[in-house]
Amino acid sequence: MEALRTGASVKGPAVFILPELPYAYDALSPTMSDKTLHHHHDKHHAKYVDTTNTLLKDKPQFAASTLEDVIAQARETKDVKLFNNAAQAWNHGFFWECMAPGGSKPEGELAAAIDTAFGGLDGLKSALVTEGVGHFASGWAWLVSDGGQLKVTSTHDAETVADRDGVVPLLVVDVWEHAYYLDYQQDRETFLKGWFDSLAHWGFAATQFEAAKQGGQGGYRYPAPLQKAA
Ligand code: MN3
Repeated sequence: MEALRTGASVKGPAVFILPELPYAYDALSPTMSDKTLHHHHDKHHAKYVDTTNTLLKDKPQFAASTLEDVIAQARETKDVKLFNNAAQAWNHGFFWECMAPGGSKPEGELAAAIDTAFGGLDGLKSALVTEGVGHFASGWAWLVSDGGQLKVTSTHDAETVADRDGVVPLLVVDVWEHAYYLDYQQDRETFLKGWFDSLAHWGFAATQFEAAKQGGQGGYRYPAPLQKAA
């Protein structure tokens, strides 16, 4: 089954779309090539969305659930396959928003919070790169607000912070090999440094930081499931 794009109409339980990238496939080059983005978005992310939708066909209790609800309930009921695919769909949707072409710098209250927590942007870069490089095998390196405090952390495989109480992610970078292997082979450190300097979307991080102050309200949500056809 092809991952659904916006505008489709379907029958049955919650069906999630593959969101379009918020920039052109070649917009992040050379730090992230269009080849990597096509492969990563059109194949990897699409597969997680497709598998989530396939698994939900047999789970009518999830009808009209948000992806955030699916993740939380799959975790609670120890539905590992559904959790892994739903969380990966969410993590990738969030990850695309965390990048923008051209590079930027944090400003205002976010910049001040980074100074407080990390001694400045260089300190944050060092913490995030160290976390990502030191993370064994596949996973995600995050900048989060945890109870109002900025922290760097990482999660294994599909593990996500999407449903963690009191935690609002500001940025994430994918450290699965498929995120960088075509462009950097095994050199995760060069990928992470380039990502931080050239791709990190501080405007998006600022909106998440603002949401964190409102208990997460107004923060990123995965696109809502498509409405059931009448
Ligand atoms: Mn990935």
